[in-house]
This record gives sequence, C-alpha cells and structure tokens, in this order.
Amino acid sequence: MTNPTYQRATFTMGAHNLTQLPNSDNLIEIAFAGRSNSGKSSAINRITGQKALARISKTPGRTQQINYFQLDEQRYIVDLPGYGYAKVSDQVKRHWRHTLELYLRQRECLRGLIMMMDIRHPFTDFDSQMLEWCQVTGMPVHILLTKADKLGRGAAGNTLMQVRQTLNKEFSVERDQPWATVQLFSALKGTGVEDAQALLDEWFGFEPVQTAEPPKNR
Ligand SMILES: Nc1nc2c(ncn2[C@@H]2O[C@H](COP(=O)(O)OP(=O)(O)O)[C@@H](O)[C@H]2O)c(=O)[nH]1
Ligand SMILES: [Mg+2]
Repeated sequence: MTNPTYQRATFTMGAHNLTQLPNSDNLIEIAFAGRSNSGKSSAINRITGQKALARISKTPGRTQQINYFQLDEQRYIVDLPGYGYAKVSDQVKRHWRHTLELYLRQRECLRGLIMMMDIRHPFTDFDSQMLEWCQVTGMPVHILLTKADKLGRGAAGNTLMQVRQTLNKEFSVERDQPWATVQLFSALKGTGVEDAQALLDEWFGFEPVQTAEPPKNR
C-alpha cells in the first residue's frame, strides 16, 4: 500500500545553485538523478502516485534546476537536473557538473540517491561519474532500471544481473561487497513501484505501512 505521505508531496522550490537550498538541519532528503529522458519524472510521479508532480517533459533537459518536493516538515524528495542533454551550453553543463558533485559529496541531510538508468542504456558516462562521487563518501545508491516494459522478461532479468555484476565489480565500496542496489522499474506498467516505495520508506525512516486484512466474505 502506498504511504499516503507521498501522495501529499508538493513542489516547494527550485534552486539554481547550492546557496539557495534549504538549511539542512533536521531535514532528510532523497535525491533522484538520471540522464535526460531516462524516465526520472515518470518515476517520481508514479512513486508519489501523482500524475504531474514532476512535469513529464517531452523536451528533455528543460528542468535545469534542483526541485524540492516536500512530504512533511522534515522530509523532501529532491529532483536533480537531468544530465546529458546535448543542447545545453558547455558553460551550463560545467555549472551543473560541479554543482551535482558538491551536492552529492557535501549535502549533510542527503540520505541516499535514487538513480534512474534506461534499461536499454545503463551506465552512460555521467551515470558512472555520479556513482563514483557517491562511492567516495559511501552515499547509499539505489538504481531503478527504468522502462523495463521495453524489454521482454528474460532480457530484463539478464540486464538486471549484468548491472548488479558491474556494480559489485566496479563500484563496490569494499572489494566484492555490494554497495549500490538495483531493481527493475516501469512507470508505465507499475513494475517495481512498491519495492521503490519500500526503500524510500526505509531511507526516510517511515514505519512500514500496515496493510489491513481485507474483511473475509462469508
Ligand atoms: N515505455 C515506457 N516509457 C516510459 C517509461 N517511463 C518514461 N517513459 C517515457 O520516456 C520519455 C521520458 O520520460 P520522462 O519521465 O520525461 O524522463 P526524464 O527526462 O528523465 O524526466 C517519455 O516519453 C515517457 O513517456 C516507462 O516506464 N515505460
Ligand atoms: Mg524530467
């Protein structure tokens, strides 16, 4: 069952640089990152059960700001700018590259990063760069392999396994110790939504939602 707090999420502010972020004392943030067009907005909307919280943009890369969605006084979902969009100037790219690095390495209230990777194109250059920045500080990372509906079950399962292997080999914090976790996800079909919500619940420190026993028909 969806934690109703996600459905109450509201947009509170967009920041263009780190000085505009809310004071981190007593906050818990979970950030969503991904290449433009990786399905980040669709994932945020699906996980929060809101149709248009993060605007699903047909023009990739338009969201060049850090967007804050408030769940309650303490907890925020943070939508980081999509990266890898060719039409942005080099200067803008450099600005965001630097800003994202500082954000991931220094933001004290950041509890973890959810990274969207299109299941058909995992580990783009900047995905790997972001993973390295998180690896340095041991920042928890959970990867959603998005648009899983675009592959058949077998192929999706194989990609999941390969991605897990790559994570354990190339991005472990301790040798061969899994650090980042990964799952299949489809905003279209709803695959993996509950698993993603359960992870957010854990990171945000929400108690597991009790599902009431349905009344028995006699
Ligand atoms: N088939 C399929 N398409 C998806 C899924 N999630 C997103 N898309 C499509 O991928 C494109 C980019 O999605 P969007 O959420 O805007 O990506 P963003 O740029 O990363 O925020 C849109 O055309 C979406 O409709 C999914 O789970 N399955
Ligand atoms: Mg988007």
